[in-house]
Amino acid sequence: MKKLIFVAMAIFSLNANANDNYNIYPTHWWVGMKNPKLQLIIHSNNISGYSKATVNNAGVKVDRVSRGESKNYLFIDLTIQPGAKTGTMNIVLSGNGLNAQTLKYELKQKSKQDGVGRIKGVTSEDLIYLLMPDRFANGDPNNDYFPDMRDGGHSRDNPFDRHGGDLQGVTSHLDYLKDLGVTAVWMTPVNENDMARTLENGTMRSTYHGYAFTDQYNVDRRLGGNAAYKELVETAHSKGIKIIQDAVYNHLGRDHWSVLDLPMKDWLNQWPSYQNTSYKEQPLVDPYASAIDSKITLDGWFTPFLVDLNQRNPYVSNFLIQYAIWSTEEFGFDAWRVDTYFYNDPVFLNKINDALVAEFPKVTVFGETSVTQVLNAAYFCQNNINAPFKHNCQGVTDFPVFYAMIDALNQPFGWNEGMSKLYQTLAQDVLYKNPMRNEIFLDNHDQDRFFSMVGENFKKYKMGMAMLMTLRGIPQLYYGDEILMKNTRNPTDAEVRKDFPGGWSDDKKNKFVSADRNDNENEAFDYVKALAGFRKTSSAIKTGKFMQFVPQDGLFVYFRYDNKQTVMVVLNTNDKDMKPDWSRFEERIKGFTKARNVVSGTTHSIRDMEIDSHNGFVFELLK
Ligand SMILES: [Ca+2]
Ligand SMILES: [Ca+2]
Repeated sequence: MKKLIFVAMAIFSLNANANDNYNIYPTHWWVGMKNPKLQLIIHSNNISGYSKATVNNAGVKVDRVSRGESKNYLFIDLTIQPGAKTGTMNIVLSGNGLNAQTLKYELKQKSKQDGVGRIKGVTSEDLIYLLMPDRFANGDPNNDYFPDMRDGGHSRDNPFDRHGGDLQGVTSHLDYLKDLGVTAVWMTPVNENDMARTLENGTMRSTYHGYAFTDQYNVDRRLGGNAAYKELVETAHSKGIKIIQDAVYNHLGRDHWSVLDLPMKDWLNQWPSYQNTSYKEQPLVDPYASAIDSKITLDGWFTPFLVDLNQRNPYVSNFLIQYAIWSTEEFGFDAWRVDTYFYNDPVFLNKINDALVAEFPKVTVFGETSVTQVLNAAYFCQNNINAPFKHNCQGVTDFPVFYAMIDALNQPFGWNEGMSKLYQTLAQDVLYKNPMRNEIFLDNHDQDRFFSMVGENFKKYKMGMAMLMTLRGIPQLYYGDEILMKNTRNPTDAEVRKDFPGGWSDDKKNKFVSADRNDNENEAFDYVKALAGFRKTSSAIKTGKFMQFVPQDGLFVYFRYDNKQTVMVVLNTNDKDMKPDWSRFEERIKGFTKARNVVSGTTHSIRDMEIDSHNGFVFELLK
């Protein structure tokens, strides 16, 4: 009899109190975080009537229960004390005469490896490899397509469709990346993009690139989900490779749960009629800017289907900050790249960066700042500019140096052109607090491929790679650069996001292996690998100083040095072989007699060297 009563009560309690039809964000949290505060978003039909919450965990205090404008959201502010119990706790909602409801919420113990075996930051000692998971390698053909997701299919024949690449594909090729000398992988976003296709420039497109989030707490199932991401991060770390997560704070995909059911009207930046951002950063830097121009840059939408978040709303700000903290702790990756950096509210940006660094002291952050001028790039990170607002981001994606490197290779030498442009650009580093934290690159997923930009000229390719691997900052390769993948964004950027040959089992060639690469591809791969290998051992390049000499007649000579090592980079863009007047560089070559070519291994007498036309060399100086 007793047993029967117990069973009956259990059923009663389930029926009366439990509600399985809810989502809580963040999906779980941790005990032991430096910031004990947590704001939960409860998303469930007609949940907003509750005014009170209690928890069955003595270490957890409910500070506040609040609601937005939608009936379907409730916000609960908690303080989680260091001694709080881990495990699943009950949150019981009550008040306003409503039947009490019980929600389940899990607290885990924060990792003790943060900053030791994981979350270590990416620095100028690293070499980054940027890839697009959908286009790199298909490690699991079973996850290519899910009929219950909004995007109705996949086809490798359509440049705007998903192609089936995934995180398992990246994990399976970590040894390839390690062999190339890569120490950090940045992937375009892995978060769920359960978006219906959108019409862009006349074609229906999927968001295979990942920049249209529909859920911050799920890695896209087509990439393998959270489990595959965890496995990738852990496997990468075990091989000495770091992972950089691509963050999007500025916007959401229009099929995001919080857009389909807005918690409150000002969750988004709303306009009387559709307003696109101008994509111009100048109104944010310009002391003479009008308020409306700044507002259009910041609050205008990136596209009609990428809706702009109002980060001045504290609930939005908390939501984004907690997603950043949650992702870092949950997956243990090492650094953040922040998409569309300057389009975000600047006060919010400083707040989220501070929150990340406070929780994870070694984490590093660089912001995507697609601008042409050094001043405007420096403005959006820690700088020496005397402006009223100070950004706190550690570094930027260094577009001015990117444009300068391409011009240095392609333009005829002039007072302001060719190598002079690169020299002049670097001479403005005085604006940055620490330019070594900038990410430098020759191309990325939004640019023409580097080999095409230099007209498929192999000598220019090699000079570019020599610059990339030796200039100040954190170098970044774009997948396929090492095997001379080419193309321009004509007609669209899908052309520069082609599948890596060999990433799919039915590919005719597997260019992950040298036997399937042609001679030029192998030469490129070996050249990049040799430079990366040298860089890895070179204190002068990784952490040393930089000195550049005024370019003359198309010849640019610069040095990386510290008290252990001196590296000299010589770039000759002149149509003639040149015998430089080496005495001009005496300041740095004093005490050295020989120069070892770090790629070929040949050693030369410094002061007798001639530099071939349209060639660049990296030398380690020897006594
Ligand atoms: Ca797949
Ligand atoms: Ca914005």
